[in-house]
Amino acid sequence: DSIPESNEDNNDLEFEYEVLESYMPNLSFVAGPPMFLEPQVPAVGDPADIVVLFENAGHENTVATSFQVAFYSILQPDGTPELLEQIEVRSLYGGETAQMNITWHPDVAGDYLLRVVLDEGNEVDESLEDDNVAEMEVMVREHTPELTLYEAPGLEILPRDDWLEDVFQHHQVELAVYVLNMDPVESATEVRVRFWDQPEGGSQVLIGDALLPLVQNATRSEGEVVPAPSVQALVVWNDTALAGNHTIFVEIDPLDAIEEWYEDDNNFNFSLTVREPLPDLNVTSLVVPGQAVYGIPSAVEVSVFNTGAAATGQTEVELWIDDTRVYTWGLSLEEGQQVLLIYDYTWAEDWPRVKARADAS
Ligand SMILES: [Ca+2]
Ligand SMILES: [Ca+2]
Ligand SMILES: [Ca+2]
Ligand SMILES: [Ca+2]
Repeated sequence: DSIPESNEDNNDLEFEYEVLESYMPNLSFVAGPPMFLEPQVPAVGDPADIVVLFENAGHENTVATSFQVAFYSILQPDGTPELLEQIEVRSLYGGETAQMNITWHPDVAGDYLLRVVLDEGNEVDESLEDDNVAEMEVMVREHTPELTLYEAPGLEILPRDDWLEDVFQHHQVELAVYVLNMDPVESATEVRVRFWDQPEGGSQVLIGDALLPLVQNATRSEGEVVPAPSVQALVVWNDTALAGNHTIFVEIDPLDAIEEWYEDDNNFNFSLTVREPLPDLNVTSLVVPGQAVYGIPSAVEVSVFNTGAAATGQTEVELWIDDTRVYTWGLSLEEGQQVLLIYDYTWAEDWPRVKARADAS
């Protein structure tokens, strides 16, 4: 000590350095979020998968053997840790990653802390013992009805005129969709379904609301949610809609009178075309009742049906036998009108070909 110093106490620095007997394993969680919950916000009683990713971050020559991984749930703010499951891992070598998942069935709604402990009971000597716990805050919600559309049938078009199969101008139709409740616990009552029409290039026009008294909750079967039969929502439409392309908007619970967890799967739209009304003549049957006998008259019966959306006006139906037109009926049919035409013919052919042609001209 030849130099006088103002502070003689800070000249030495020493620390203990531990040389390990050998490389040690270190169980720890992977970087990035090491825990997941699926679904992210389960409802009470729903199965929820807790997934955790961990590793042996020690040297590749190390192995952690026969250690326990424990899963806990802790109801906030001051619940006690409840062991959900404890799983043994036989071995995990340095550099190896492992994934583990368990299914949790929370039975109380609220905020929870989920905790995973690696090497519970400390059976493995590790180079780091204080990085063995991961935690995650989650929420468990109460059940609410979960309304949505049964998409497979789409928008059903039910013409009021039973001979029509499509939407024609000046012809009323019923529009129908089918509503489901995917929640396995809560039924929904007084479910409003609103329909709008938007003609191409025009603005939205309210068609009307359907009110469904009850949309029954789903059930659970072998872990799957099985919806109850869907409920039809029906409105009458098309007194004034113009021919052309239309978009039909359907809103389930448009006033949000029913609280749901997924509010963003309630709106749907469909395209349809309102067609110009035209007649559509169909020869629906051509019958010779009884036996046709050579030289003897018998009736030839022709059914004609206007399956279109307008009257035919004056038109003709021809009866042909082989290559000869033997008779012509003049008639006019209202839309949806069907007539039976009868002609007595005396057979002068062995194998006649009988044909009826509507609106041949
Ligand atoms: Ca560790
Ligand atoms: Ca340990
Ligand atoms: Ca919904
Ligand atoms: Ca709602």
